Amino acid sequence: MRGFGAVLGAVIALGSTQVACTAPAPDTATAGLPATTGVTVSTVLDGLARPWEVAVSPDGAILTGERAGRFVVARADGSAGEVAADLADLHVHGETGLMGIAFSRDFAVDRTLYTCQGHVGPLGDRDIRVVAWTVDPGWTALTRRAEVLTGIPAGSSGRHGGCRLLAHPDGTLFVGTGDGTSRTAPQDPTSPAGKVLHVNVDGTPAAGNPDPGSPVFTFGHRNVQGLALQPGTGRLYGIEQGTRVDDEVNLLTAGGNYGYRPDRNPLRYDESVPMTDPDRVPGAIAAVWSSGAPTIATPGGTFLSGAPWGELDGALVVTSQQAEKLVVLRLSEDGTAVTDETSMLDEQFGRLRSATLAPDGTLLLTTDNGSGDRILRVTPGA
Ligand SMILES: [Ca+2]
Repeated sequence: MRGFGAVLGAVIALGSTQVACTAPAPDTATAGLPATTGVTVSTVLDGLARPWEVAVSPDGAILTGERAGRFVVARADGSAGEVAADLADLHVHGETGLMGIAFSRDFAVDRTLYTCQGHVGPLGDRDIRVVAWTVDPGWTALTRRAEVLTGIPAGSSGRHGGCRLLAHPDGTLFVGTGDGTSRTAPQDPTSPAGKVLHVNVDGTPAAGNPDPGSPVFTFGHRNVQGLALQPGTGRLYGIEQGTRVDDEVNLLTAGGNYGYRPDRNPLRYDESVPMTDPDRVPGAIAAVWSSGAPTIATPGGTFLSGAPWGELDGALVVTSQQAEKLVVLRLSEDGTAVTDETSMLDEQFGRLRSATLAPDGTLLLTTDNGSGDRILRVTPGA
């Protein structure tokens, strides 16, 4: 087992290269923070409000979407600004709004962005949708092109709306959904809520799903807000928000049931059930990692990759809102267990939402503090 021991105690250096977004921002990335680990942190964008996800295009643009419905870009030429988009039907309520974003595998050719977002119809009907957009060459506007998936249930409270997108190198899309606080959805094979879905970019079920006619890839989830593909192995991990106990990282396999079944009480959504309940869900697949109690709220994660990361190369980093840190996990060779755990950036930037590995090997994070939020770039080496 390789340990993270040498990483701890290294000195953090905090850079300050940043691109102002809505207005020139103060140099908020200053020195003097507590030492954590051997990385340098700089600010890519600031002045944001709950940026949910970051995507990096092949032409070097860094795009984010705020949950309340605004796209902001840091272009490769150093300029930054809003990207116009028709979000007139966006359903923003509680945890739901403009959520996951991902560029098409073929972005260099098709300039396609996928979003997962709440939708409200003319009669007040609400669901969660995956939408395809075309990005203009100058990064000033998105043109809405197609609805890839519709009808993912949105709970009336706005809780547990998911929704993370992963554009797989094979050209398909994985979609991590929330259960919409439905008692029955996680174990209902006909509901797309409380699942990981796997679809082609036209929304049809991808090959390899347990039911070839269904987009459902895995079952029994509460609120999958993170999806991470392990470099080299192709293993797909889901990261979900726990109840009062057990945020989870799960190794996802087609047809797997991850054991959340909140229907014990016949009248209400029952969050006192276990996040994985092998007694009531025979064959439920145990989590690779869980937070235990209390939960720390884990909305995202990605694998670090590349020699510059040193001992952190290959680690899975999981963001935490409540504990305001990155959980750093080393997984066993077979991918089913954690062999080492540490954390970094503890209580330095507030709540952390998403984690994205950029093509240049640096790690992009979004903060989730409600105002003054940032996109951070974490570079290995002090
Ligand atoms: Ca579970």
